[in-house]
Amino acid sequence: MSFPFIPYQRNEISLNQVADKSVEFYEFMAERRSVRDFSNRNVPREVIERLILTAATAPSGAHKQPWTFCVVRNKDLKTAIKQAAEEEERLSYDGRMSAEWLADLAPLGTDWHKPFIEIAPWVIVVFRKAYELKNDGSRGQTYYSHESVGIAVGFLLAAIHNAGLVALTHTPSPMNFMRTILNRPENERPFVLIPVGYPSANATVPDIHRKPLDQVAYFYD
Ligand code: IYR
Repeated sequence: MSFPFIPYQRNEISLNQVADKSVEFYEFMAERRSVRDFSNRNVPREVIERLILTAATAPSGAHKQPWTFCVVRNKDLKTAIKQAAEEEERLSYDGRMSAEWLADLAPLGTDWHKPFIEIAPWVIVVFRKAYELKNDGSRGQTYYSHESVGIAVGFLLAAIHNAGLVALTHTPSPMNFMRTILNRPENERPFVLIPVGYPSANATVPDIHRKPLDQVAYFYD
């Protein structure tokens, strides 16, 4: 079986416009911040649906699209997720994380409390399909699923920022409780948990900066 191939059609733009767009998008993305202080202000479900559609435009190994986005607004489920996440996080902060790890996090002021899970109007839980589970119960392979889902999460964070909302990339660890709470099939592995909403009126972010180009890129011209 092979897909029919169709022309790739995109309007060509001048190099000046290319340069302008690259500056514009860089400056826009440079304003994105991980935010931990959420408002409980509602965001319509249709908005979240489009953000997820955007995430799901990501490339994936053999186009298997090995992701599931579970979107939680239900209050009881959010409470259950918060409780389970805090239980794991408390164990991590109180002994499972190395001294170096705790020292690296100390300036960011994180701890095991995760109130944002209940406060944010939506919590998107991203699952990675380790393999496909077909209707007849048989399995199919996925490929480069970590890379694929990572890219999709990047698209999602960009879409959230573009929509004027904020998000936090939260990785309670271990995170297998998410499969139980959300009743997901055995082929799905929790990847990341992303509260989404408006920032609270008094939200703060650490005054941190990104590495300059010459520390992150090497050109072999
Ligand atoms: N998962 C924990 C700890 C944590 C780890 C890293 I690396 C961070 O950049 C931030 C937090 C938590 O969510 O608190």
